[in-house]
Amino acid sequence: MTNPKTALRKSLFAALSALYAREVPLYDKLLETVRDVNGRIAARDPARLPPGRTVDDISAERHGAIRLGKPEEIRDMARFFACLDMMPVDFYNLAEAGAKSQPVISTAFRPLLDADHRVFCSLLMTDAFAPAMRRRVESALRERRIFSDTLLRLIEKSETAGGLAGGDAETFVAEATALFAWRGTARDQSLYRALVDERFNIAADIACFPNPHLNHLTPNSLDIDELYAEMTRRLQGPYAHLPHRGMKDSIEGPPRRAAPILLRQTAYNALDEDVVFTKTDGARVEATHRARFGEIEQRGAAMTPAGRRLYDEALADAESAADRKSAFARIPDDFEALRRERLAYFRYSRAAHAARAYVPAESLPDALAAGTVVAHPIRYEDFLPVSAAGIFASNLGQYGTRRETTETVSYTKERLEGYLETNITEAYSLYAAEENASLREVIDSDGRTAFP
Ligand code: OOG
Ligand code: NI
Repeated sequence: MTNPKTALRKSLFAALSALYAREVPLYDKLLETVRDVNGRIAARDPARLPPGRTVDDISAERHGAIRLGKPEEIRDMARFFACLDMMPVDFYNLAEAGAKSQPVISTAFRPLLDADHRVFCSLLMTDAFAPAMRRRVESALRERRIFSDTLLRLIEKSETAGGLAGGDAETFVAEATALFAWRGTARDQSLYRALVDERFNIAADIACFPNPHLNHLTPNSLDIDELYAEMTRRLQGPYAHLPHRGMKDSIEGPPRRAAPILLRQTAYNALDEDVVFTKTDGARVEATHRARFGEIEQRGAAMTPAGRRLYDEALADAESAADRKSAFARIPDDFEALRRERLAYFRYSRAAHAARAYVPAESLPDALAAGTVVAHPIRYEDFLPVSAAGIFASNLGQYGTRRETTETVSYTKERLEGYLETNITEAYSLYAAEENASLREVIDSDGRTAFP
């Protein structure tokens, strides 16, 4: 039987996807295109599908992004996601992400095993603002309650009962959908304007709104370049009559490779949405807000710390180097080389035809060469801080923010764990555990590998 938390997660993400398709122009078309392109790629090359997953599974995967304003919100958000078996993994300090930095720190909630859905969750750091602005932002957020009483009660119930079922699960999905919905209302337009004028669009998107609206809900693509080309073509053809501002002109992350690594992302540009502000004197004014958009992603192999170091060096060089491609050439573009040089994580398994017999561990390379043991790259299930900063920047139409305070606070993982009231798991430990567990399946306790 499926774990009730897994079932709840799948139904919530299906509901959120339907919600976002109702709310954001073109999103349903993006999903249609994703499904068509994934189907086409899998038919041509079934090996592109991660083991055990179908085109339907892949096309239903999502990552969402939300932004929170105060520590108690992220604490309760951690409790909320635990009801869905989604735990905080990795710490992202967007305040130190180079030219596109934002005054937020983040984590991603995701299942620790067999990740399907994820939510990138950011917390505004109000101490990045000068004292007067900080007071205004904090006071706008002070009374905000994003969780309904019903939802809080269900979270408690899940915590004591170990999950929710039946009517409780249905109510949870309905309340959680409302939690992330776009309500079209905002308050304190003068604060909104002051923040945007100071290029703190991110803070305006948080502090002036009643709830953490989803700001994207990204489907998973098996080939982002092919999807990008198809979406661009449809925007000029069958979707041309729909309102849109075109696709973003670049793809975040590593360049296209024969052996995809980490994460590549791009998006169609955010559209203006109507919003009604209630001013501090109670007057209502109509305005527009631009934050939500359709992102797409493609996931490649998870890199080891050594592999990731190479990626980060390439990224740093690519900022100045005219030729991005040469900066990334230091990362071998071949899975077998990545495996041999321990730059990426792999799941080892015995080939279907291989008998269960063991020989010394040193013969693992022979077993791989003979095809009796196969190594499949483990998919990267997390995010990249520089890409994330690029996503924030392009959809907020605002590239980077400066700190307004003079003292240098360095945000740490421990600080975010304090707010979350729980530990953040290191993604590396999850990938390494998966690789080691798979090796135990092909190497016996005497250090002998499966090799007929
Ligand atoms: C989150 C941006 C990060 C990603 O895919 O890297 C992100 C945001 O805009 O709130 O979702
Ligand atoms: Ni995203």
